[in-house]
Amino acid sequence: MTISKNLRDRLSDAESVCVLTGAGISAESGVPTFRGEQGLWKKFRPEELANVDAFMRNPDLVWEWYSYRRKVVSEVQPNPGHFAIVEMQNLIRDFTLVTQNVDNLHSRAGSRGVVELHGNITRNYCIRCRRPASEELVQKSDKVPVCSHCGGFIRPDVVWFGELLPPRAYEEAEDAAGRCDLFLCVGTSGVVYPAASLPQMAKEHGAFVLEINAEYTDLSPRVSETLIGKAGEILPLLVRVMKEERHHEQT
Ligand code: BV8
Ligand code: ZN
Repeated sequence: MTISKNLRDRLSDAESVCVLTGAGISAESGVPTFRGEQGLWKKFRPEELANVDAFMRNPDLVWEWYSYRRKVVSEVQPNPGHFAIVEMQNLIRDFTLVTQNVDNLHSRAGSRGVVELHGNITRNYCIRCRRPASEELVQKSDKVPVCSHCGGFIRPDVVWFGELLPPRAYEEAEDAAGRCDLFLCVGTSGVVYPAASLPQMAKEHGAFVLEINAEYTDLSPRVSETLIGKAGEILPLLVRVMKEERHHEQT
C-alpha cells in the first residue's frame, strides 16, 4: 500500500481530525456487517427488525436478535483498526471519533469520548418509564424482559430506522465534521443518513476526506481519496506515517 505524497502531507499537517466508522471496522473482530455477503440483513431486512413497529409487533423476535448480537460482541475483541484510532487520538490535539456502530468496541479499545450516533447495544432501557435496565434483568431472559418498576418492555438503547439520532451526539458530529482539516471515513457503505452526510459536510468545509474501505462505495465519488483494503491493516499504517512525519518535525 503506497501513501501518496498528498496524503502523507495531510497526515503530517492535520491539526483537527474527525473519524467516522461503520460496521467494516469491526468486521476483522468477527462482528458481521449489515450489508456484506454474510451481512446481518441477509437473514433479516432492516424493516423487519431495526424499527420500533417491528419491536411492538414482535418484541420477542427483536429482543432475541439483539441478545444474539450482544453475545457476539461480548465474545470478540477490538482489532488493530480500533487500536490505531486510539493511538491517533493521542497524537492529535483536536480529535473526534464518531461511530455508527453499536458494538462498544471503540470504547473497549480505549477510545475516549466516542460519539455514538446510533446508540450502544450494551445499554437497555424501559420504553415506558425510560429507566435503564439492570444487567442481570437483561441477561437472564431470552424473552423480552419487563421493567421491574413499571412493567414496560425493555429495549436496546440503539437508534432504529425512523428514530431521531441523539441530538447532542449528532450536533457534536456535525461540529467536528465542520471544523476538521482531515476526515477519515472507515468501513461504512455510506447508505444510512444522516450519518452518511458527514463526509460531504467535511469536504464542503475544506477538509481532506479519506475513505478506507474493502471496496468502493456510494461515498467514493465524493471523497478526496479512497484506499481499498482492510481497516485493520491501513489504519496502523496511517498512524505509523503520522508518527514518522510528526516525530521528524519535532527533532
Ligand atoms: C432518521 C442501529 C428520521 C440499530 C442503525 C431514503 C433516503 C435517505 C434516507 C432515508 C430514506 N428512507 C429513510 C431514510 C432515513 C433512514 C435511512 O438512512 N435509511 C437508509 C437505509 C436509506 N435513516 C434513519 O431512519 C435514521 N433516522 O433519519 O430520522 C427522522 C428525521 C426527522 C424527523 C424524525 C425522524 C436512523 C438511522 C439509524 C438506523 N440504525 N443501526 C442496529 O444496529 O441494530 S443503521 C445500521 O446501518 C447500523 O447502525 C450501521 O452502523 C449502519 C450503517 O451501516 P454500515 O456501518 O455502513 O455497515 P454496512 O454493512 O452497510 O457497510 C459495511 C462497510 O464496511 C461496507 O462498505 C464494506 O465494504 C466495508 N468493510 C467490510 N469489511 C471491511 C470493510 N472496510 C474496511 N475493512 C474491512 N475489513
Ligand atoms: Zn419502566
